[in-house]
Amino acid sequence: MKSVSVIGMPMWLGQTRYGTNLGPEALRRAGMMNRLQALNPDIIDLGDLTLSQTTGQGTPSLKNLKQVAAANVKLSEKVAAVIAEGRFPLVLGGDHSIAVGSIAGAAKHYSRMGVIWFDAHADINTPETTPSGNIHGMPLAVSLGLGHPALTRIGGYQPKIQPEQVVFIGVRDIDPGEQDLIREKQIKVFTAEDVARRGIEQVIEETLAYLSRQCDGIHLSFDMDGIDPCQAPGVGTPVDNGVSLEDSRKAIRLLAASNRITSCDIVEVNPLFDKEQTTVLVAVELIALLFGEAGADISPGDKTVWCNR
Ligand code: NNH
Ligand code: MN
Ligand code: MN
Ligand code: MN
Repeated sequence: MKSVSVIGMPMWLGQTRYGTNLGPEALRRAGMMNRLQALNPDIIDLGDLTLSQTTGQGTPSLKNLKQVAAANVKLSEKVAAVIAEGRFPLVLGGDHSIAVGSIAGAAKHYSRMGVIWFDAHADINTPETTPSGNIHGMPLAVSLGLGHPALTRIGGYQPKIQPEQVVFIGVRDIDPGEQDLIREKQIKVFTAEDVARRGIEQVIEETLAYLSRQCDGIHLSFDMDGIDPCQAPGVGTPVDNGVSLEDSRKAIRLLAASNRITSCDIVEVNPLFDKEQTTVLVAVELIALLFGEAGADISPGDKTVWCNR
C-alpha cells in the first residue's frame, strides 16, 4: 500500500461561488485522516497551501488569472516533491482549477501520464471558447497546452499530456467549443449515459485497458459534480442525470484494485451548498475506497440511495 501525502488547496477563484475553498477543512472535519490512517499508517497531512482569497486580477475570459496561476505554481512544486519522495499525492480541492497544478507536478515524473477526468463537465475550454471566464472550466485544455501561457507553462514544460492520454467519465454538460475540441482531438468519452447503459464495470475496464497500453502513470481528477446531484448536492454547478453514487463507488473500487492510479485530486465540494454534509461524507468515503477500504455498495446511514432518477 502506498504512502500518501495529503495537500489541501483552499481554492475558489477558479469560479465565482465562494465556498469551495472550505472543502479541504470540511473533509478533514468529517474524519478523513482517521479513516485513511486506519488503512495505512503512513499518511501525512501537509496541511493547506496558503492561497490568495482576493478576487479580481484577471480578464473577463480568464477571471482571477494571476491568483489561479500563482496557486498552481505552488501546487505543482508540492506535488512534484511528494512524488519525488516516492509518495502518492492526494490533493483536496478547492475548485477544479487546481488540476492545472496537480497535473503539472505529477506529469513531470512520467513519460506518458494518463488522466481520468471524472466530471459532469469537460473542463476543456480555452479563453476563446469559455462561456464564463472561469478557469475551473479550463484545466484540461491547459494541460494539453491550450490557453494562457501563465497556466500552460507552469512547471516549465508543455504540454503536460496528449489528447490520447485522456478519458472522460460522467460528462453530460459540454460547451460547443469543447465539443469541437473533443472531436478534433478524438478524446475518449464515456458520458453519464454511457455509464448507465454499459455498466460502470465495462467503462472502467475499457478506460484502464486504453490508458494502460500507453501510459506509465494515471492521474485521477475527480470532480464531485460527476456524481448525480441528488446524491452529491454540495457542488457549485450541479447537472442532473449524473453517475449514481453506487456506480461512483464501484468505479473507485475498481480503480483502487487496478493499482494503476498514481495521483489524485478530488474537487468542487462546496460545504456551503451541502445538505447535512452529504457531499463531504461521500467524498471522504470515496477517498477511503481509493486507498483500499473494503466498503459496501450501500453505506450504513446512506440518506440518498432512494432519490428519484
Ligand atoms: N463548462 C462551464 C464553464 O467552462 C462550466 C464548468 N464548470 C465546472 N466544471 N464545474 O467542472 O464555465
Ligand atoms: Mn470539473
Ligand atoms: Mn464539473
Ligand atoms: Mn456548460
